[in-house]
Amino acid sequence: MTEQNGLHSKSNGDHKDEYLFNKNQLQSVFKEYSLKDPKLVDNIYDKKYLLRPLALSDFHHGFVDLLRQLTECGTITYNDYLKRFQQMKQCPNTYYVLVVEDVNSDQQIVGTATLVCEKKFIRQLGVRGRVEDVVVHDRCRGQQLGKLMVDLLTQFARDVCDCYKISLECKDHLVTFYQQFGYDHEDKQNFLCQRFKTLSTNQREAIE
Ligand code: 16G
Repeated sequence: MTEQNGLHSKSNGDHKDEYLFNKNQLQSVFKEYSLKDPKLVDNIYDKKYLLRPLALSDFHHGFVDLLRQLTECGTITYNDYLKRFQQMKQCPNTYYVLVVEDVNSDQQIVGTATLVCEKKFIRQLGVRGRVEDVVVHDRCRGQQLGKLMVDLLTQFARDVCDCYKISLECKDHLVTFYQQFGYDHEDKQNFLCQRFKTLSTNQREAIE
């Protein structure tokens, strides 16, 4: 495995891992981002963390446990994970699960954020983006990993996926965090929700 600008790249096929989406798709936005905020990128990627698409092997490096810091995940075996991974992969240009790997800590997954691109008939066959499941490991908060992931995915949705809009749901205390990336309440719009299953009261803390 080699490292290029903080993004993983395969070294001549000696790495058998499988990614959810093509990591080359991230290169252009990552490069642009490095120009926009070189300090953040340098700090974060100083051989400490790697940003890349979700890989099959991430199951063994704490991906699901990380998601448990966001909400309930239930019992997930490797086979369950594999099946869902394959289902997502079979929907091209739809599921972009980003992860941050802690290189110095047995490749532990310490951050994740997902962009889901929903194809529509409206808006001239438009695509709507949704940011989902943003979580940074509690031991790695305060290092702007959440900021980097959300900013990159937002830019990726606009420039690569050609989304006509992007939205997310979050708790009240995170509204200001997301506003810095351009998200805001829309006039006379509401987020309505109906729950079909009871969840525990797992609360997420600040993700910055
Ligand atoms: C937050 C997440 C959402 C996630 C939900 C899980 C972001 C921006 N929002 O709203 O993506 O699915 O929490 O909570 O990360 P739930 O299990 O109660 O639906």
